[in-house]
Amino acid sequence: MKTTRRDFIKISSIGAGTIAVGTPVLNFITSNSDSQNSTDDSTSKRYPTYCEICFWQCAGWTYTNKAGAIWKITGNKDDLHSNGRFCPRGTGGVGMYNDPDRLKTPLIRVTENGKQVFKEASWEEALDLISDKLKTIGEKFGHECVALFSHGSGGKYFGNVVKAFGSNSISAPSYAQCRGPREVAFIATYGQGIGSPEPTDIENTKCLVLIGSHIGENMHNGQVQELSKLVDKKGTIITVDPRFSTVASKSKFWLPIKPATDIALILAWINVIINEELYDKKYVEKYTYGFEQLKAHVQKHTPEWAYGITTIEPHIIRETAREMAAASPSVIIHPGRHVTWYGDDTQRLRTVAILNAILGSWGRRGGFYFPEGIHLPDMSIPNFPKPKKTWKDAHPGKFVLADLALASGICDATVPGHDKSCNYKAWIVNGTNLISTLPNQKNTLAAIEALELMVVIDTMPAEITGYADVVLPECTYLERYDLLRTSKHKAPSIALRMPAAEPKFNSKPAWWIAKELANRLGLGEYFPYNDITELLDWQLKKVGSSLEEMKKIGVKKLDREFDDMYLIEGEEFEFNTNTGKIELYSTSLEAEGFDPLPNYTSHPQPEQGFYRLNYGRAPMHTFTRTSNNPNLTDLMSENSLWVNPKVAKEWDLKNGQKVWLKNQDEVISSFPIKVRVTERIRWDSVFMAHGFGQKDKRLSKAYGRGVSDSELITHVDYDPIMGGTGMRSNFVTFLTENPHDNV
Ligand SMILES: Nc1nc2c(c(=O)[nH]1)N[C@H]1C(S)=C(S)[C@@H](COP(=O)(O)OP(=O)(O)OC[C@H]3O[C@@H](n4cnc5c(=O)[nH]c(N)nc54)[C@H](O)[C@@H]3O)O[C@H]1N2
Ligand SMILES: Nc1nc2c(c(=O)[nH]1)N[C@H]1C(S)=C(S)[C@@H](COP(=O)(O)OP(=O)(O)OC[C@H]3O[C@@H](n4cnc5c(=O)[nH]c(N)nc54)[C@H](O)[C@@H]3O)O[C@H]1N2
Ligand code: SF4
Ligand SMILES: [Mo]
Repeated sequence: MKTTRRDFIKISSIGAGTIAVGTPVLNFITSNSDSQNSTDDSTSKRYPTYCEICFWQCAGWTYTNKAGAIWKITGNKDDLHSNGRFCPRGTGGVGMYNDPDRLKTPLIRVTENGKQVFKEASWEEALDLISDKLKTIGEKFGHECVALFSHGSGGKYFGNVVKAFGSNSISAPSYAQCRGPREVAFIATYGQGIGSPEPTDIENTKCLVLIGSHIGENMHNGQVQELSKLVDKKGTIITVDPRFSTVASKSKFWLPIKPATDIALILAWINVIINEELYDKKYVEKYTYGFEQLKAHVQKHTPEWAYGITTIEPHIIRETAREMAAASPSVIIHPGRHVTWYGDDTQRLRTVAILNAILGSWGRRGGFYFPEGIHLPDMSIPNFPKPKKTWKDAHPGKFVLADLALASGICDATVPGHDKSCNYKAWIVNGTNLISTLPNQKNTLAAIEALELMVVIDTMPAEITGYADVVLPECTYLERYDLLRTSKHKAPSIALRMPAAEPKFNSKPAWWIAKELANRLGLGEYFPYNDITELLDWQLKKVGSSLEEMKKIGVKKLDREFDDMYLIEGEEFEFNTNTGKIELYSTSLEAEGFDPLPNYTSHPQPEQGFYRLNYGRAPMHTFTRTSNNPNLTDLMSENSLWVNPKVAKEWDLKNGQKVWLKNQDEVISSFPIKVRVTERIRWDSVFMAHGFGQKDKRLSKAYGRGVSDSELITHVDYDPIMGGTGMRSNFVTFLTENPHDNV
C-alpha cells in the first residue's frame, strides 16, 4: 500500500493503551421530564445543561449520583425546545460521557521506524506545536490560508482564533450539506431565512405538508411533540416521500413521489391553487410581488403534466391542493432541513416558499410565526484584521448568493490545482467528522493530503481524527461550560450549560483550548476573560440575571418585547427584499442570472440493475456522533438496507441477508449491510440511515457496523446558486459475495 504524508492512523497511540419503523417513535415522550422524575437518591445533584447530541439544543438537567458520576439527563420544563422532555438520543447523552473509547489525551502524528503513529502528548506540547506551525504557515502562505470547519458549540471560540489570525474562512457542514438552499430561497422570497428551530407554528396549524422531511425519524424534539399533538387532534398531514416514513403512516395523504421530481409536483399545486382561485387574495395583493408573472408561468404546469413526471395522479394533486387551501392561512408547507438533494435545491425551496406565500401562511397563526430571541452584549475585543482573501475568491463569480461559507467550497479550494493563489494550507476541524460529512471522500482525502497542518478537536476517535496531525480531546458537553443558548423561539430565552462533573481523562473544554491557542499566537486580547464563567456572569448581569441565578433555574424565559408573533390583519409590513414585498418573482435571482421563477429540470434515473441511494435519519442516532454511544448502540447497533419486495425477488434477496453495495462509479462499500425487505420503499430506490459503517477500529462499538452512505456518495450535483452539494443522485447495485475476500 502506498503511504502518504498523512496516512490514516487506525491504531491507538503508542505507549497506551433498528428500531422497527412503525413503533411509536412519535410517542417517545416518556416519563423523562424533570417534574416526573425526581430522584429517589437524596444525595443526587442536578446541573443545568443544553444538549449537544443534535442541534435542537434542548435544555435540561444533568444528574450526578452519590459518587459524583453522571447518571441521568432530563428535560427542563421551562424550555420551549424540549418542554421538559428529552428525546431518546438526548437521554442517551450519558453514554457519550461514559464511552470508554473517548479520546483521552492530545495526540501528535510522528513517524517511527518508517511508520506513522500517534504519540501521546501534553497540552503544552500539542498547543505549542500547533501555534508554531500556524505561524510558519501564515508567514509563508498568508494568514487567510487557514480554514475552520466546525459544527456545534466550539465554533464560536475557534472562529474567534481564526478571525483574529486573519482568515474568515469559517464553515459548518450544516450549510452547504444541509439547510443552505432553504435559507437562500427564503431570503430571496421573504428577505429572511428560516433558522433553527424552524418557526413553524405546528401547534396551531390545520394542515402540515412534509416534503422529504420526516419528522419523527428526524427527532427534532419540539417539532416531534407538536407533530404528535397534531396527529392526536386529527389535523391534516400530507407527506410527500418516496419512502413510507413513520410520519407517512400518520398522514391523511401519502404521496410516494418518484424521487427528484418534487419541483413538478409543487408547480402543479401552485397551478391548481391559482387557477381554482383558492389563494389568499388579500394577502397576495397586499404583500407579494410578481403574482401575474407567476400565474402565467405555471399555466403549463398542470396536474396532468406533473403526473407524467412525478407518478402522482392528477386527482390526488388537486385534492391535496384543495386541502391545503381549505386550511389557509393555518397551513405549513414545511421547508425541510436537510435539503441538499439534486443541485436545483434552492429552486425547489423557492417553490415551497412561493406556495406558502400564496396560501398566506408567512406571519400567520398556524403557519410561520415571527420568532424572537435575546441579544447578549459581548465584551469588547480589538477589531479583527481584514483578510486579504476570502473563501469566495477561490470560486470567482460562483455561488454569489451563498450567505455563509461552504465547507465543501473550502475543501475543493484546498485540492491542489484548484486555484494556486488561494489554496488552504491548514484546517482546524472541530466537531465535524468530515470524512462522513462531506460527499466525495476521494476529494476530501486529496484536500487533506495537501495540507501542511490539520488539527482535529473531537470527543471521539472519529474517522477524521485518523488523518490529523494533531488531535485535541474535548471533554463532553456534560463536563463543561459553553456560551449561553439564546436561539429565537416564540418567546426569547436564555439557557445555561454547566459541567456536572470534572472532565474525564486529560480532556478540556473548547473555550479553554481556543484561548490557550490564541495566547500562544499573541492573540490573547481576543479572549478578554480568564475563565468563561466571567464572561457568562458579565453577560447575564447585563440582562438582569446572573450565573448564580441561572445555575438554579437553567432556563430563563423572557417576555417578548412586542406583540408581533403574527401579522395583524391589514398591517403594513415591509419585507427585506428589493421590492419590499414577498417576491414570488425573485429580482435578486434574476439580477444574478438565475430563473426568477422556478422551473422543473429532470435528473438522471437509475440504470438497469441499479437503485437510487436514498438515506436519512434514524430516530435513535445523530449522524456518526452517536454511532459508538454505548446507550444508543444498545437500541440500534447498525443500519439496514430497505429493499422493495419486487427488487428482493428479482435478486433473490432475503430479509437479514448481508450484501455489499457498488455504486455507479464502481466504489464498493467497505462492509456489508443487512437487507430489510419492505413495501415501504419504492422499487427504484433503496434506503439506509446515515452515520454507520465506521472504519476506525478505535470505535469498538461502531467499527464495521453497517454501511456508510457517505462512502457511496461520489457524485455531487452542485447548486449553482449557493453551492449546496446535492447528494441524492447516486445509484447502487447489490453484491452478494464478499468482494473484499481476495484483496
Ligand atoms: N452522506 C451524508 N452526508 C451528510 C448527511 C447525510 O445524511 N448523509 N447529512 C448532512 C447534514 S444534514 C449535516 S447537519 C451534517 C452533519 O455533519 P457532522 O456534524 O460533521 O456530523 P457527525 O458525523 O455527527 O460528526 C460530528 C463529530 O463531532 C464530534 N463531537 C460530538 N460532540 C462533540 C463535542 O462536544 N465537541 C467536539 N469537539 N466534537 C464533538 C463527534 O464525535 C463527531 O466526530 O452532515 C451532512 N452530511
Ligand atoms: N434522530 C435524528 N434526528 C435528526 C438528526 C439526526 O441525525 N438524527 N439530524 C438533524 C438534522 S441536522 C437535520 S438536517 C434533519 C434532517 O431531517 P430531514 O430534513 O427530515 O431529512 P432526512 O433525514 O435527510 O430525510 C429525508 C427524507 O426525504 C426522503 N426523500 C428522499 N428523496 C426524496 C425525493 O426526491 N423527494 C422527496 N419528497 N423526498 C425524498 C427520504 O425518504 C427521507 O424520508 O434531522 C435532524 N434531526
Ligand atoms: S432533540 Fe434530542 S438529541 Fe436533539 S437536542 Fe433535543 S434532546 Fe438532544
Ligand atoms: Mo443537518
